Amino acid sequence: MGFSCGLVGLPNAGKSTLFNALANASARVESYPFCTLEANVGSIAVPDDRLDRLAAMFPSKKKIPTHLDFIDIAGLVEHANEGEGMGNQFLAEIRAVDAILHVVRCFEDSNVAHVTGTLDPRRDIAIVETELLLKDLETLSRTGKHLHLETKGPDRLAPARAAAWDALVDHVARGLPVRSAHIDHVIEDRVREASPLTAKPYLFVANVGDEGENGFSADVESAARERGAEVIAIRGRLEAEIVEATATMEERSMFLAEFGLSETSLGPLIRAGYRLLHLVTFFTVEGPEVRAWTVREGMTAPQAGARIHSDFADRFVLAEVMDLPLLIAAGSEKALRESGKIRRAGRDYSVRDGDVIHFICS
Ligand SMILES: Nc1nc2c(ncn2[C@@H]2O[C@H](COP(=O)(O)OP(=O)(O)O)[C@@H](O)[C@H]2O)c(=O)[nH]1
Ligand SMILES: [Mg+2]
Repeated sequence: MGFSCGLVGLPNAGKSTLFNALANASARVESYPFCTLEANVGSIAVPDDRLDRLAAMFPSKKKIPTHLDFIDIAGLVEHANEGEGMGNQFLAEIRAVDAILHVVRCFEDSNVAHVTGTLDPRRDIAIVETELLLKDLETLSRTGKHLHLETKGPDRLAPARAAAWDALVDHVARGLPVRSAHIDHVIEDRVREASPLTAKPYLFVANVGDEGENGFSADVESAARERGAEVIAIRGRLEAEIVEATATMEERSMFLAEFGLSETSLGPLIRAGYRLLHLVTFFTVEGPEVRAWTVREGMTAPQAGARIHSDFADRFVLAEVMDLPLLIAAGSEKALRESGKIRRAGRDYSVRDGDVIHFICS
């Protein structure tokens, strides 16, 4: 699995349309193929010229790009947290993703039913957010019960943990997302294990009609501003139809030009996703592979290592970190090593975009 982005939103927001547009856009003409892993899971290789340059230094090794996985998560309706609709399955899927793309319907079409009868992006956003918050409240409260039981045992940190947890539960009970809470370091690990939905990085995708941005997408923009979040506007159906109807890049460019567009949403979505979700790419050269990986900005070297192999986090000893331009300038890893420019980084090192890393594990 690559870095996974879950498409979340109310029914008929355009999630599957966007998923299909992404799938077809690359399946048909891009050199990096999209592969459908399951009916609702697709994986897109991320083009990266830094990986190409690194791979050129190791001609005998196989080049493996990093992937973004898109998951079309159906079933979020009001009261999903209580198991309404496909509520519980939906929530299990969303818990597993690394980031959320919140798709909001911003197109009018009397042929496409709206779950609540009227088009109102702000209300739709609030419904989705409420479902996620209620689910977090439920799971966090359950863990809270365990933490209170632990205060009766010998662990001297248990009371501090329970108190910090109560503060977090209060925060969510006030309708605020986990991402805006102060997380006391005594509960950091437990919060990570709980994987709260409202702690995940996210951005809004305003699914606008064929005419482009409109008053509804402006509502999404203002809602996003209030939350310190970002928005990408996408003409979902138009994009899906264009990629469906065209077999070559040239044909597609002509179609897009008619609508004043220069490219499909695939490229911008991936680029914007990287930027807005604060993702970084690092590279490894191990065994027969030159490979790119995606992690969140600020991840430490052991956390990044866990992307490669889950037990790297525990077995981590140190990371040898190379700067890609320096490595290319040196001509070989050996030359870089001899010039003393390979850094030795410990557990606290935050991985930077473009690092080439050797993980040394026990
Ligand atoms: N008019 C119009 N219809 C759209 C647009 N995007 C999606 N739809 C239609 O809305 C319906 C629901 O879309 P779908 O992607 O299945 O929504 P989902 O329930 O979120 O997966 C489908 O009939 C789409 O063709 C759009 O930009 N304009
Ligand atoms: Mg759907």
